[in-house]
Order: sequence, then C-alpha cells, then structure tokens
Amino acid sequence: MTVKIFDTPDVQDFLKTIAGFDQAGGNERAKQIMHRLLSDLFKLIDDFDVTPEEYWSAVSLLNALGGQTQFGLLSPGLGFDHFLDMRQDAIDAEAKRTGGTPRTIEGPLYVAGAPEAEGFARMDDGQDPDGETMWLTGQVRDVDGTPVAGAKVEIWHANSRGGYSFFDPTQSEYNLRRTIVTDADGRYTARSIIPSGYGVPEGAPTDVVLKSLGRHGERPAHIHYFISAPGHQHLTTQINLAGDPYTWDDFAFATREELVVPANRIEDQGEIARRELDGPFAEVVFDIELARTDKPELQTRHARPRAKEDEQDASSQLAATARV
Ligand code: MBD
Ligand code: FE
Repeated sequence: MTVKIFDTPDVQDFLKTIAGFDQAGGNERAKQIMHRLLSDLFKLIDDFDVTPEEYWSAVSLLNALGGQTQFGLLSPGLGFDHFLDMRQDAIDAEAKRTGGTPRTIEGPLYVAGAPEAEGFARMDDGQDPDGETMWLTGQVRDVDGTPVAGAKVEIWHANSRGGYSFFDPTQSEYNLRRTIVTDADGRYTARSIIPSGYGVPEGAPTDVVLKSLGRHGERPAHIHYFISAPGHQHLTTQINLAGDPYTWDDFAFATREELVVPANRIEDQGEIARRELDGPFAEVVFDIELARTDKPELQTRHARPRAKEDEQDASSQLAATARV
C-alpha cells in the first residue's frame, strides 16, 4: 500500500485546527508542542501504514499503562529519563558547571517526607529475614575537596526482594527511606540491608512494551540519592552495586561508570563490634562531590509530582504551569 496523505493541504489544515491555532485561548507552548507531536505521529502512521488494529491496540496499551500508573516506569525503560539527564549534563557543560559526582535518574519510586537524622540513621525496620546488613557511608565534599557539613542526604532503596516501601504494602512506612544530615566532617552513615535488583512485573503493560522490543525489565541492585546543601548544585543520583548481572544491562539506563560501587564483605570482629553489629556485614562507601552554584533554583530538586510531596507545592506548580 502506498497511500500517503500527510503532505496534503487537507491534512496540514486539519493539524492546525486540532492544535487550536485558530483559537484565541489556551497555551501557546501547548499548541506548538501538540502540533509537532501530532504531525510526527500522523506522518508515522502514513509512513508505516499503521492499521486500525495496530492503532487501537496501542490505545488499549496506553489505557493499561495509565490504569496501573506505569508511565513513570515505562519512561526510564524507553530512555526518556536518561535522555533528560544527557540534556542536563550538556546544559551544565555549556554553563561551565562541571565537576562533581555525576547525576543519574530519579526513577518513579521516591516518597517525600522520610524521617530525618543527624549523621547516622538505621534505615531498615529489621523485618526482612533475608536482609544482609549493609553499612553505607561516605563524605560529601566540595569540588575542591572541602567537606560539606550539614548537607542533606536523602537515601532510598529496595528490600531483599526488590520492593520499595509505600509501593510495596507489605513493608512498614518509610522502611529503607531516610534523610541524613552530614556531620561536622561532611560524613553520613546508614545501617541498612543490601537491596536486591528490581524487575518490572511479569505481564504488566510496561513488560509488554519491553518484550515487544526483545528487551527485559531488570535493574541491578541500586541505591538512590538526593544530595543538597546551600551554595551547591542539587544532585540526583544512584549507585549500582558492582557484580550484579544487570550492573551493565540496566533496563532504566541509569548505570554510569563512576557510580558503580562494590559491597565489601567484612567479617573482622573488631569492625563488627565498632559498629555495634551482631555479625558480618557488607560495607558500601560512596563519597559525593557537589558542584558549586549561587543560583537558588539549582540548589533544590526540580519540580515533579512525587508521592507525599508537599501539597501546596503541587498546587502552586499547577498554578505556575497554567500561567505560562
Ligand atoms: C526502580 O527501582 C527504579 O529505580 C527505576 C528507575 C525504575 C523502576 C524501578
Ligand atoms: Fe530504584
């Protein structure tokens, strides 16, 4: 079949009408973006001879994704999250804001409002029978090596089955989620359990999309971080534990060489006693370097709808969007 109607005046006029170009109201940026998006998709339908069956099965898949709130899960799987990071890296490079620990994606499983502690926190509730004790520690420093005291280090990770509290109703509230403020030496320390990797649920709409591409939905064991301090650029990052089969094959494309960290098994009695632990543990050390900035808007995480994020923030964001 060789029917191609995209370039006809009828279709081109139709696209302008759909995008509201002839309407006084609405939002100019929304109109421009919708026009471009629909144009690209209409052209795709023409070029690939997309059938009605294919089109409606895609609509059905989108409904399933939305119904199970999986767009935030498919998004990293299709590389959008990493692409936004690549763009932010390029924006930083252009502004000469270089140096510091590299960013990588936030992912869809952050929950705001975790308990806050000074210097040290225990993150696990002790209820995971397979949880291997993890001693997670590091120093936050400036790009010139000066320790940053009072930095906020937010950490969240999965349990031994790859599940995150809040999203996994079997876990206690804020299990494996803490905010730790660095001590006078810029150090933070957490006692927790070694996380397992995450896998997209079998048969879920996200899994259907990935399988259609011959891909898997596995992530290596990883630990998420938000790090912020006055005068420094907010950092969203994660570490991937070395030696996981998926460390270099992450469906969410979050792995970066500088962010692969070993978990070292420690059995020395003195080291165990010094940490007041009851047996061998795995130590993970992650030091963080923050770039400097005077710009307040770069010192906080970007706005995004997040679980339990301040509701006033969410509504003021909406208001700000509406004013554009
Ligand atoms: C995760 O834990 C995660 O971090 C991402 C990006 C996607 C799915 C699960
Ligand atoms: Fe994660």
